[in-house]
Amino acid sequence: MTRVLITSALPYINGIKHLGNLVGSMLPADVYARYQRQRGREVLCLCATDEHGTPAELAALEAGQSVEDYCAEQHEIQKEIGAKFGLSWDHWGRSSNPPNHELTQHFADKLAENGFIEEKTIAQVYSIDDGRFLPDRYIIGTCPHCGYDRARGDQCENCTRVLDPTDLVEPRSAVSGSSNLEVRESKHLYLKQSALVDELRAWIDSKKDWPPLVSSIAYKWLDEGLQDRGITRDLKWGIPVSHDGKWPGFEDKVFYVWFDAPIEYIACGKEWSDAAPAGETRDWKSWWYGEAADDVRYVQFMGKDNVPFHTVGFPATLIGSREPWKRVDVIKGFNYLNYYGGKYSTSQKRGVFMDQALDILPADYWRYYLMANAPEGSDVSFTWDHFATVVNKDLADVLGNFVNRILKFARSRFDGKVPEGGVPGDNEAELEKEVAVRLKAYTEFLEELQFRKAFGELRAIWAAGNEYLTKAAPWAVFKEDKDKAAVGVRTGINLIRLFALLSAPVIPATSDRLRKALGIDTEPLAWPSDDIAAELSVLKPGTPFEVPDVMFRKIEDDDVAAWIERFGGEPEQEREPAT
Ligand code: B3M
Ligand code: ZN
Repeated sequence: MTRVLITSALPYINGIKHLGNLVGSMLPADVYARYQRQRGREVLCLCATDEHGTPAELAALEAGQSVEDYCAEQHEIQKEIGAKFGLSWDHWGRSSNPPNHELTQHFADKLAENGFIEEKTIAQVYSIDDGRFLPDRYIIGTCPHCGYDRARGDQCENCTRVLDPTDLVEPRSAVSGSSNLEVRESKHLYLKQSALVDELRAWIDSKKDWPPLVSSIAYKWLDEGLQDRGITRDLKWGIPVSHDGKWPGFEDKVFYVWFDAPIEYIACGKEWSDAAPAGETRDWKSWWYGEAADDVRYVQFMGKDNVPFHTVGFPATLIGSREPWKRVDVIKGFNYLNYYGGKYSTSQKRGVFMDQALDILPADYWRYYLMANAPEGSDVSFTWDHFATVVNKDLADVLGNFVNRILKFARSRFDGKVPEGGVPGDNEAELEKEVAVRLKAYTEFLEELQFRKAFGELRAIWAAGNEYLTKAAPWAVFKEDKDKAAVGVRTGINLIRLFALLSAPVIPATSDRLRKALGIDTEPLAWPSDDIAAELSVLKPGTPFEVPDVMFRKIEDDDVAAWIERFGGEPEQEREPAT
């Protein structure tokens, strides 16, 4: 397999995302995409704004804008912030764009042709005080399965079970809080997932390499008996159900956001093709359809609450189409990043949001911290103290100091050039051995999408460089043995080059600065070979370099105090609805 297709859960349009969203989807997808590109593989990394559904409508209402204008504006805002975070999408699409309309309607037609769509008249919740049907997530109440008292009508956040609003005990409107609700009848389309359950199970059974978090959620769903799912809603904003003379009587309805949003992964590929600059051909279908896509490995990234829709919901759409659409190979699911033990929340503006984070410190501080502490095995709590400790130790002390220490010394004693003289000895051999072992582990962990372990190895490689320098101590031997000092400095500068290459997936801006300082800012970036001795002698004697400014600033106690003051250090009392 040479091609790697990467998507991350599509962020909702309703506002800038918080660090919990970032670490569970877009950031790991970017890290993995950068790593794969460095390995020389052909990568297509797609993301888009998820623009339909009530959250978009209500957010536009609140902003006093039409939903079209609101979405267009927020799409650009998220694009800009993504770029500032270094998210290297090949295309940043919109689920409201024409390709997704076409494809979503196409899938609905195919599913109907194959007998997987059923029309049902259902009872729906209408809020008398709000004067509207209440979409699922705007009805809240007590989860019938786990008793959580702020479960939404589409899904319980606490136990991840998918719900219907009428399942909720003591339901109320999330718009107004009113419990003055009544049930009215309305006609809807249902996807007969129950008829696809055997095929879904066989497919999931074949995925032996899925992380336990993901397969356990998938099986939990299947084992509980798969319900047919309503795929239409009484809303104005969305992808129209009636089209080309099909589905008469559904003129006032649109497809459910969770039906069209995953289809946007594919439609985003088409947008990417359509956006090809003159002279470049892009064949989206070869990534997505039939035998042409056999050499594609498809990896999806998402938070655990999105896993059911990707292990069962979306695959049911693809399987039921009876067309050879590419299905996901590996799903990397994440637990939650909490803020001081409480949930991050867009609607409650609790926690740190991407724009605020960049106000405080450059992207790489966050990228490293979040990936090295990714919520893989369990939920993880963000605290400012922990953030400060990690940044100060790993980035400022271990990586940053190494770079400045060696380059400053080399500038003052060796004329701003990689020194010549001397031959490598035991210290260098020992260093090479350790780096070789760790590089192998680092690469394997990245391949396996085990990010905490991977970045633990990267940190250990930086630390091995520091230990080497302490032993080689060029500043101590300079007077008696200039050749020996030259070997230490030359190896040290080559280590900076190696660090720059190995760190590029996670801290790309830092990697750029390092490579520029060493005069090696050539693209595309390569991944180092396992011949560490060779890697550590790429920069030859006489190569000029520059000393960059301090790489990472230390976070002081005063900073931590100010940030706690600004963002709050304790989880607030839960309010609703949490999104
Ligand atoms: N927008 C939910 C979320 O951001 C949703 C993901 C869609 S993925 C197709 O959590
Ligand atoms: Zn529950």
